[in-house]
Amino acid sequence: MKPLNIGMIGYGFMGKAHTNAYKQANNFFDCEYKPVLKALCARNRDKAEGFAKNWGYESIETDWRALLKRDDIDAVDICTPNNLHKEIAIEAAKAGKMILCEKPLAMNTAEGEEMCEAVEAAGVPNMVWYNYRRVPAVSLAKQLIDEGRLGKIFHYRANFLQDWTINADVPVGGAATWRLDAEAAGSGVTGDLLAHCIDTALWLNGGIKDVTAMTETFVKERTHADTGEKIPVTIDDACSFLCHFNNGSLGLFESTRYARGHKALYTLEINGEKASLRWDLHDLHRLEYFDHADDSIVRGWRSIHVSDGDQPYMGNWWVPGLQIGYEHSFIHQVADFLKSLESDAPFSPNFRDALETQKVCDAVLASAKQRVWKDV
Ligand code: 4PW
Repeated sequence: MKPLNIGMIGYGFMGKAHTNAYKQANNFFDCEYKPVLKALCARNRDKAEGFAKNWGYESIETDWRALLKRDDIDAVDICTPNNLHKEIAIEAAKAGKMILCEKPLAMNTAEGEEMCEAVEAAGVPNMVWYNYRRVPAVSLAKQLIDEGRLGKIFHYRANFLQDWTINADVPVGGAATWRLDAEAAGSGVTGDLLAHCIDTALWLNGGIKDVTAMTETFVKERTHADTGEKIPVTIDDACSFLCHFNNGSLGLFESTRYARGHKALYTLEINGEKASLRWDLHDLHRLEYFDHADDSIVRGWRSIHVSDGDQPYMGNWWVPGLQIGYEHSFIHQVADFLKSLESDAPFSPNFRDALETQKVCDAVLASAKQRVWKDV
């Protein structure tokens, strides 16, 4: 096996999800390359050391520029708040490193374009962690659509609902709540949650032509986690939008952190001329499927338990009937990335793919602000 030396920047929730995937991918998937946890980089030395020890990184750095100078690092994983993605990615590309970047790609389209130019000029393999594409049931949805089983698509509907910011005491900023800080995150639910829905939608149903959106910020002022000051909240707490896809279908998307009772409910439903399908992250190994061609006396929604070896990714796991979960979507993403290095085939979603999602996010935010339809 060829080692692929990883330098991870950041150690939050996503740092764990990605590191876990690096550790497990080769145990279940046959890949020529094998990730090696070479260095963990974070500003806080104690935290970096603690994370590195717990997860098995060989060394630490407290300055990402020092990490990029190291000859023993092949690939850089950017798990920082969004406002650092651009600078790190551009410098990493110049240093000839492969880049695995957390979503969303950037703070906005202009930044994303610079990042695409940088990785393309440097010719370095790159990917963005839109992991839900690699949930087996979602991959199966893609297969069914591509096989033409749904026929012409009429409707695409997606929601991503959470409730963790309803309490007005949740602070802004700091390591845990930077997602509420527009300076660090760029946007609220649009870049954090809808970006996932948009990435999956572009993959399953093709490009989006135009959008009309509304956003709301329910809690207008919060305390800053570091300074203790009360500051205005400028991110979108909730966002809904309508769109036209290039294939003529209509899209309806909603995301919020104010849906009491929902922790991370990502659902999607697609209605075609011949069939429909729907998927729910809380029941992620199932794909609901309705086929109008079924004999009318037994016609109805069937619930496919995606655990059989014939289904995407499942042949690598347990025996039929035994399901897998959230962490596996990251493991699949790592395995596919490693395989793409063997074949020299571009990995998807890469920076260019993620830029398309970024463009939709920007159009959504502009539409909500200006109260008009926006072309993407
Ligand atoms: O990327 C997203 C996160 O920011 C995740 O997929 C889910 O929503 C879980 O946490 C947030």
